[in-house]
Amino acid sequence: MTPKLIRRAVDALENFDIETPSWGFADTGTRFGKFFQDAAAIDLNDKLADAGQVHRLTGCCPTVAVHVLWDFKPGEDPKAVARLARRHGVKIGAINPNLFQDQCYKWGSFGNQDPVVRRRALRHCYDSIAIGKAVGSEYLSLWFADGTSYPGQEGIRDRKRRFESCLKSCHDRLAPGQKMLVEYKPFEPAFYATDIADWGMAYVLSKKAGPRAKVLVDTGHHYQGQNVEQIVAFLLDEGMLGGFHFNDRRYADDDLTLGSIDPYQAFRIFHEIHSFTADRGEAPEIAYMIDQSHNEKPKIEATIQTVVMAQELFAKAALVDHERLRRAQSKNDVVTAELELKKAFFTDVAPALAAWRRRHKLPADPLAEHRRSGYEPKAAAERRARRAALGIVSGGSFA
Ligand code: RM4
Ligand code: MN
Ligand code: MN
Repeated sequence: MTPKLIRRAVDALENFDIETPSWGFADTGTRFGKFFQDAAAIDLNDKLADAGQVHRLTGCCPTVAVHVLWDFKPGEDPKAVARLARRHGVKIGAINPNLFQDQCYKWGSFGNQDPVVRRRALRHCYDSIAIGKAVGSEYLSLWFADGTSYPGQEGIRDRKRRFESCLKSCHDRLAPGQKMLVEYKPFEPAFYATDIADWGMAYVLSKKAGPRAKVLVDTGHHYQGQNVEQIVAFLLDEGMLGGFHFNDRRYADDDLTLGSIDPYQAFRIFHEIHSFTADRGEAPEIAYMIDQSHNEKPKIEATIQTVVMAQELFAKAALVDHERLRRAQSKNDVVTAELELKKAFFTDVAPALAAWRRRHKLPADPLAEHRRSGYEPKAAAERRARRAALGIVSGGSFA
């Protein structure tokens, strides 16, 4: 890398914070079972401590997303949670309401025919907004399991209209400065018609909800072969890209670590963001968040691996020479244009990452430093003993 390229990559990394998910540190599983790890977080304090460890080593994960039902005990003081986070060196990030686990949600939440259930779902969102306000969180992040599993089961348009109305009510309740993210997913648990199945539906519903509602792109929530970077470019151009849930997938919603299957796809997504930024002269406001389920890998190691991979791909994408790319595009020189992307992708950005870490007085190799620190075995011993004392035989979330 030339000094100029190193500078460009380092500058890009200055504006790239990544939010870790509290549920990524807890025991999660598949619907066939959970295999417990001694070092997995038991409670919110453990999750925040683990997130603090990731932030200390990587320097770019200052906030932690929380799932209200999994992380907040009824009656818990959100201000105390914010203080707890601060003690661990992090802040509470996106607030994720849980509208899919209670028995009343069998037929959905915002899409439910029963106004009593819709009101209950809305109340939970209002409570989540209040929690967000108390902890100083900017984002209310919404994902719905709503939909139908059989043709004819319910009116598709009826459900759409219920969603429009509830999302609007939710938007109207946002506290000053808060934003609302609307996530989509093609299927599961609804297998016939998921109410917010793709980015187009999320776009329309966000637009109708109000100006502070934007689309959240979970990289794993797309059909095989779908062009995710095109969706990202489209949403950017419309000012409707609100944030990401990073992960990778082989089949569907696998929640594998980012870049483990297709690092070039994440690179292409980042390229669209850098190209948009270059054209506009200013970086768009995007919430970069991780949404992964670490069933086999140690949780903290998987999170550090993800963050380092994201930084590496973001830095690589920052190396694309937009002027040269434009020139090749204007001549319809397809080969040169494509090679411009490939050249950046195959550049070893280790010198840039090293320079950025030196600048921020961070360990040169966050994963190696984590392994050296002994954090994991210590947490495992302490948490194993605490589980035994508490009589906990299972736990965690369903993510
Ligand atoms: C969904 C989606 C949401 C997550 C839930 C648990 O598939 O990705 O973001 O909160 O899982
Ligand atoms: Mn997600
Ligand atoms: Mn998912």
